Amino acid sequence: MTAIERCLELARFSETPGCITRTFLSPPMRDVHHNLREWMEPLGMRVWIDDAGNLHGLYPGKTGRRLIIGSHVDSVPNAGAYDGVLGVTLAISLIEALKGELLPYSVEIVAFSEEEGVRFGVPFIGSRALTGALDEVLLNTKDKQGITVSEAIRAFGLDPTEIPLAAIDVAVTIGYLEFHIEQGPVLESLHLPLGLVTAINGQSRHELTFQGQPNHAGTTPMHLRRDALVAAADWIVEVERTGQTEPGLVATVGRIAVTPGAGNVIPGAAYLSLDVRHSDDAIRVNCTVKIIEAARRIGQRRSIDVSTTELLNQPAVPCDAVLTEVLEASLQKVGHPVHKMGSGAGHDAMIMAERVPIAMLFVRSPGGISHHPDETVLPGDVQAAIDVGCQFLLGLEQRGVSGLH
Ligand code: HGY
Ligand code: MN
Ligand code: MN
Repeated sequence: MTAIERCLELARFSETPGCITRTFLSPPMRDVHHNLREWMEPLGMRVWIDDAGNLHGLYPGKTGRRLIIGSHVDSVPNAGAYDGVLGVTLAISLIEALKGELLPYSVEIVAFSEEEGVRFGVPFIGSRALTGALDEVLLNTKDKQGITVSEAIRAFGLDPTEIPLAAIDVAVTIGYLEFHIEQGPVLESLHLPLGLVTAINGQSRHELTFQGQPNHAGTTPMHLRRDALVAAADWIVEVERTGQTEPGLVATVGRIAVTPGAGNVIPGAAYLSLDVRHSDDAIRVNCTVKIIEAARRIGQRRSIDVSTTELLNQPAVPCDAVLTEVLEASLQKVGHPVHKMGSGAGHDAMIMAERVPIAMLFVRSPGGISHHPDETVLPGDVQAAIDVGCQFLLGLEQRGVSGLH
């Protein structure tokens, strides 16, 4: 099977019939694990699942040093088939391409259980387990049904008290490589199959609540209302306006919920998400502060109580210079132009970077679309990424990088 065929096979496993939705440790994740194990074990890989639900496959090498290659296998609601998943199936293709040859180091493929942050609002649960950052606060975070991360882990048959065993051994880890679709229009606009990632933008995620007064839509005069949804609408436009003030800044309200949600009741409460990103942390944080202040100002003007919860303040992360140089040389060896670019999307690599050197290679996104069923890749581009990946595996040794630590 090709890497693309494997993505399409895994796309069949969803918690929502008719579209691809796979959140943290939902039942279809068992099917994903079953298939990944079926594809990895015949290649001589030892496969296990850690207590954060990450699936690992270890391809042995001549020494105990290891290169980790991974990405996530959870998805956003109504997702495409390639976001995250391609990084795992492409890694399996790389091991297949070795045809049993042993490298001077082991290769560990990791399929992270959760990167998107859909179920619990907080992303990177899987990769945080590997970096030792899956703390009690996160384990006690509740989903919309009031189930905590710990309870979700137990319900899947795993043991949250064993999560510390999932932490990587930094002393033997050469680094972390992630292949990922670009999820944007740049490579397509440049007619390039691959992009060399130099850094990953930082991101802020918040939840906001606008609390007004529910009341009868027919009897309450307009000047006597405390309409939470109108205040939220005021603010959403302000989010967009602030997002347009800085080149490279993006600010998004992706989710809104209103209660009580009846057409003849003035909305009493509105619950909104906020996602702000930029390559410069100071710009990102300042704009986030401005946007939150705007919510408070609008609340005061409209007698609406506004409360906010910070879910994520993730700094921007540069890719490791040495690993990125090896990846650049691999691109050149295979004969592809080197286009260096930042990543607007977040990735597990930004969490792994807290403990080990990271490198990322982007694969072109035709139509520049992602987080949508129309997300796709071109077979030639995926093959190009595999060819570059094979060169990278050999290049590590030639550059003496695999002797790190
Ligand atoms: O939201 C992101 O940047 C990624 O898709 N998790
Ligand atoms: Mn995504
Ligand atoms: Mn992703």
